[in-house]
Amino acid sequence: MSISRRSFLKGLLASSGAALVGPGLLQVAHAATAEEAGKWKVSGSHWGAFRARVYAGKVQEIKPFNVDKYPTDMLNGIKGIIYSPSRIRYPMVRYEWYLNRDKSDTTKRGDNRFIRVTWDEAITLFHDELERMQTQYGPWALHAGSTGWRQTGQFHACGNHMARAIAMHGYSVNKVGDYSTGAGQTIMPYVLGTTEVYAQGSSWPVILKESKTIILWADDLVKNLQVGWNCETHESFEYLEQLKDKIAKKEIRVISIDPVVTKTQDYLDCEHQYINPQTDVPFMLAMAHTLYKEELYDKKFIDTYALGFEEFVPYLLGETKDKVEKTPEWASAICGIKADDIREFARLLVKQRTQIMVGWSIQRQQHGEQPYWMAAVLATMMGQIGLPGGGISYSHHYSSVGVSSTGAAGPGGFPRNPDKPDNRIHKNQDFNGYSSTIPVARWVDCILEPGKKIQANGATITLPDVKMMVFSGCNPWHHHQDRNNMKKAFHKLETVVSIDFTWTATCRFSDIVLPACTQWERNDLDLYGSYSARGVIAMHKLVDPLFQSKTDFEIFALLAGKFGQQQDYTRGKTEMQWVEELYNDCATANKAGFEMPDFNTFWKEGFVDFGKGEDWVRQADFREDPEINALGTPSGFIEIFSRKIDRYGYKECQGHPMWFEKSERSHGGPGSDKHPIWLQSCHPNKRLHSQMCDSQQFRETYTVKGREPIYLNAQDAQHRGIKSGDLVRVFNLRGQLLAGAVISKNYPTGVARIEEGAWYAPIDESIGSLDTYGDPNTLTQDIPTSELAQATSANTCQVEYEKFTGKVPAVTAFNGPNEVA
Ligand code: PGD
Ligand code: PGD
Ligand code: 6MO
Repeated sequence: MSISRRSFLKGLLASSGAALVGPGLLQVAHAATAEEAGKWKVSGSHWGAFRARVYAGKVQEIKPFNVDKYPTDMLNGIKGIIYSPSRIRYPMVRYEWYLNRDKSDTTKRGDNRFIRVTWDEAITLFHDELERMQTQYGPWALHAGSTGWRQTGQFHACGNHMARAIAMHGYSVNKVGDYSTGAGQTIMPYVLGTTEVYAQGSSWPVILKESKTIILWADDLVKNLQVGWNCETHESFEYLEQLKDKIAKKEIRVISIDPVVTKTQDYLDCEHQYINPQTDVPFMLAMAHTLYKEELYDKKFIDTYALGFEEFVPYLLGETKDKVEKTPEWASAICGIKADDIREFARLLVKQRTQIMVGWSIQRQQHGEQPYWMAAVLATMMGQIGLPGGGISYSHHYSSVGVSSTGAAGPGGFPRNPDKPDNRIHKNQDFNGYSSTIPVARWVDCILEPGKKIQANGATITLPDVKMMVFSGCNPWHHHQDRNNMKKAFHKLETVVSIDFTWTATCRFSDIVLPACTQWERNDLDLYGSYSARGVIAMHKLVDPLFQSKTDFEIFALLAGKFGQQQDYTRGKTEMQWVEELYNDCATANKAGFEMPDFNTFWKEGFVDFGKGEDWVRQADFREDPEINALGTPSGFIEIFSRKIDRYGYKECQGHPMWFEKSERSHGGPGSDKHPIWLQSCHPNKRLHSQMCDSQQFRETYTVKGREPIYLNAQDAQHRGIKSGDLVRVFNLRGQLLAGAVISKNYPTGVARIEEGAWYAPIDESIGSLDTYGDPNTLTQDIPTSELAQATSANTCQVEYEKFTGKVPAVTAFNGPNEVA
């Protein structure tokens, strides 16, 4: 049903033999100077590669890697992660659970009272609980939830370690999709034939040469390209610099369609098209209406490359469904853009070569499938799909998409699955009538409503009765919506295990907590530049694992040892033997096109550079011959109307894109009378989600009175007697939090932002408890996008706020557990 980032990279691996670019391009990064050589070590991160100076057993200094010409200042937060006061030092068990196990008082989960245990005791307890699930219940009772941003490093990718060890013990509930693009990756295969969100986009040099207009639709490139799925190179910033230059020379027009003035808009000094939040579909529909009425759309392109326009047009004209004609006047009242401006915008789109780039946040809202589908329909009507500098992309803000791929293979990872499918201790695959796989964001529903049947992407899912959860490499008490609803669910869980290096709220709400080490306390290697496949980077261990922490490899090898499978789990190999093997396999896969030195040379130098790839135009092959190069849709053509989706008979995702009112919306929409402010929880400028929030000094560069900032419109704030620097209580019927006011001219009235990933810090474990730091998911709602994707709708969220005048509570997030002696 979905393509994970992992399988994208597998694809890269598979395609490498066929798509080699140019001759072997081996370059080794400038070797460190003789003086540095003994002291500086190369390593990597989602924020980029770097060299670290290590002495006296401590990381003293970090400087960007020489290939990275645009390093992010997040590198300054790395030391603070390693030496954070939030580090998990020892295996810990929730005190009440320690005493009473599965009969524990689960309403006390989250009271943060823990007792220290030995590694052996902790692993025994973990193993005993896995055993109990398999023998007392069955595979349906266990969900090992790893969906998230494990640190970089292919060998230590922690989700793989957890998945392999747990699978060697028995079966468990699985998941599909992810929180980033759940709606997008589900709808787009029906429309354009691939997820689009994880697809390589047209190369920047082509766009810079050919595009006359670029539309950034909810797309904050400058903020979001700081981070990459693999070790990031930041090469896209070179092109953004050139784009800025072309805007200044009036060679390219760039328009950002966003309620907020983004970092990208500020940087590029480009144009802004304000839009009311969550109303992109009416704007798009009205532009389609204009193109249709003024006969500006590309009929020939539609005839040749698309299906279903005839079914869509009657909806546009108000002849079917809601019987409302989608005129600019109709849209204007919803989206807040003047009707004439909508018409002008539509004409601009077809006047010259236009590249649309869509970000992901507009599909993390209720009915998030619709803006994605409708944007594709608009691009189809424009007729520029497959042309250099034209068409539509859903990924240019992500992991250096648009930097040409070298076509080289990246290193593979530690295997997720048992080597022999039947060497599980427990072979029971009977899910007791429950589904074995669920849409990723519906796990809380499983706990709260086991047995409930839901629709998902054409299938009926029966939610399993999950009793035990294991989390590694993800932080659900950051990434999931509606904390107080989660508390109710956690009251029903018997056992929760977390493996992390830092004491997140997920650890606080767990029963068994195991200390992993950070990526800088282990040896590894990673692809340098995710989509560009620029090279392979060595990740040298900088310091030994702190306190009693261990690598995930060691932790799950210990677990496998408890059921006699350690040798099979490790294949009898050490960390360094694995790293060397992954490197050698990568060298073999690249043999025909890329020369790679032997492992020892690579490890010493720290980097193999594959150079640069060739420019490329997305969907050009389809445009050239739509039959030979058919899309992956059921018909092979662009599907404006999907028979398959139509046949599912869903209410909130029908046969063609449509406008659906949201359950909550600002600017006069539902719920805005009592909670008038739309809370957007965009991705952080100075963090990767919740990662780095524990980096104390770095965090203090942006916090307000020790709290997460809330960005506010001046008029809204003034109306409530609030000024920058004040503490603010933000609330709705779901929860309440404290945050620090930052008034910014970039925010329009009715809009506020708290960046996702702020650590949840409740005063206590009770439902409704005030969050003292400012996690926006204290306020968001946990509803699916629709019956199609069942994805997160985090950005459909209305709140109110007021100046906080009570006794100011301390922030409870960052000091780890309260240890019971
Ligand atoms: P991270 O903060 O990256 O968030 O959610 P995700 O859970 O991925 O959490 C990763 C956790 O894994 C951290 O606690 C980290 O310490 C731990 N970890 C990292 N590496 C390792 C390792 O090697 N070993 C072990 N054992 N642990 C490790 C991200 C998710 O949040 C995403 S991708 C999106 S797009 C969503 N975005 C939003 C949003 O826009 N708005 C809201 N309100 N909510 C969101 N949630 C989603
Ligand atoms: P956001 O920052 O949430 O980014 O990428 P995504 O594109 O989802 O939102 C982008 C823009 O959408 C914002 O400017 C916001 O105002 C706008 N927007 C929100 N709602 C609407 C709307 O209704 N209409 C319109 N027109 N605009 C709207 C997220 C991607 O970033 C993901 S999923 C991950 S996992 C990575 N995470 C990070 C990260 O945590 N930190 C950084 N620095 N970079 C990242 N890159 C990746
Ligand atoms: Mo994401």
